[in-house]
Amino acid sequence: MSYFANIPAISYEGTQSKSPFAYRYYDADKLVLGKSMRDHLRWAVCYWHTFAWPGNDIFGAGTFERPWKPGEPVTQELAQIKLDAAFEMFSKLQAPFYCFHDVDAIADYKNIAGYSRELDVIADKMAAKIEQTGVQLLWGTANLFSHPRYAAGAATNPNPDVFAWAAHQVRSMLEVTNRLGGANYVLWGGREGYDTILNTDIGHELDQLGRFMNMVVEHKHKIGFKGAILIEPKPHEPTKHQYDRDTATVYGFLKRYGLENEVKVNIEVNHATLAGNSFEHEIATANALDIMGSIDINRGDPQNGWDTDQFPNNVAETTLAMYHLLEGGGFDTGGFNFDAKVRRQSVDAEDLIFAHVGGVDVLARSLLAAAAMIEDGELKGFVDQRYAGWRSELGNKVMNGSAALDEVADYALKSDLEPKPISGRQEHLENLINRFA
Ligand code: XUL
Ligand code: CO
Repeated sequence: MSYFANIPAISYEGTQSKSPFAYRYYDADKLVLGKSMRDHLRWAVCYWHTFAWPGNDIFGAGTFERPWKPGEPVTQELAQIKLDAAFEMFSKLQAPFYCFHDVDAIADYKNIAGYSRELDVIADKMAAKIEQTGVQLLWGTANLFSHPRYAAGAATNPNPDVFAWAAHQVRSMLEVTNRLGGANYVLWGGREGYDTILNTDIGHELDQLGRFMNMVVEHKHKIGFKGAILIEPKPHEPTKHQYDRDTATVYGFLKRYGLENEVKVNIEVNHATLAGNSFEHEIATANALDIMGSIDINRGDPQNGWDTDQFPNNVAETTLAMYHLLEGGGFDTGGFNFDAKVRRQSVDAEDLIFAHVGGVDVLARSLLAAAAMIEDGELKGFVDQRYAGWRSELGNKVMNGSAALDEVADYALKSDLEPKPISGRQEHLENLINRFA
């Protein structure tokens, strides 16, 4: 019997439904601002938290009893059971996409050649599943942080042999992602950072990472991968200082290494908040810098300071982020990946389903609210009006570079300028959001 045999297929039943096995807001074909909910959200289930994590924490062992035995040595047989369960669940949820790391899905390997063999085995099986179910790959990635060889980083390791292992893994997974028709390839610098400056040469490590990313981009073009390459920012955890701290930091890195037109960001909510940023700040910054790629949707816990990866459950919080996503034109190749895990006590198959159903409905509700805000137009109108002065002769001359500092300063002096503060209307605008979310 399959692990999800008792779970019915989940479909849209509307807000009157009291069934926990139904979408109350996510109506995949419903048009919102001229595009279906499915195409706006492009949501994905992640393989790692849902199928590979055993439910352990730093004080306790795994709590999840699944037929594929997460946390135990992975044979090809167990990898197959896991793959079957994963695609069964994706299909029951009507998930359009999934995401995975190489090691989430493959059987254990002994050496570098064994790694390649196991990856090939699973890639062929996944290709068949994609074909059978129509569930697509939103992104693939290589895990460059769990194995002990990566304790001091992958591309930023002081040992170039570790860099070479990482190159092999990324080349393999980039090629598998391409073969599976993946829409993106993600690099999260899990240990690309350092624990103590006492043993670290930051400049050297950044140059190593810059070379690595350039090699990845060159290889993408060599094999003809059409998807986007995405860096996923995170400020710390597992290392104390991570180089991909947040979107603005990643942009500086991309500029320095000539990659700003090649690489975008995969923004994760709980990483943004760990960096002391809001989720919407990260999206608006990525829009402004033209590097908005994709989103790992989850949430942290405001009372503690680590990456709890909980499923989103607060519509008001996600609405403003959704508004900025839509204002920036929405997703191109990206989507919402549920990089989220159920709590350790949520041990049943049902719990995995409730988590995703709730998360998808939160996204659907915030999409409806954000679309209503856009149709209403008051917020955008206010912001446009706030910058209207920049459309004057002075504003234009400053912005197009035709005025020097002297000219602008003399203008202030001659005109005896005395600008007064103008209300930013924050409280009014907060009330406005509460009308929709
Ligand atoms: C870790 C994290 C990763 C990446 C992929 O915090 O978010 O799961 O999304 O490596
Ligand atoms: Co993530």
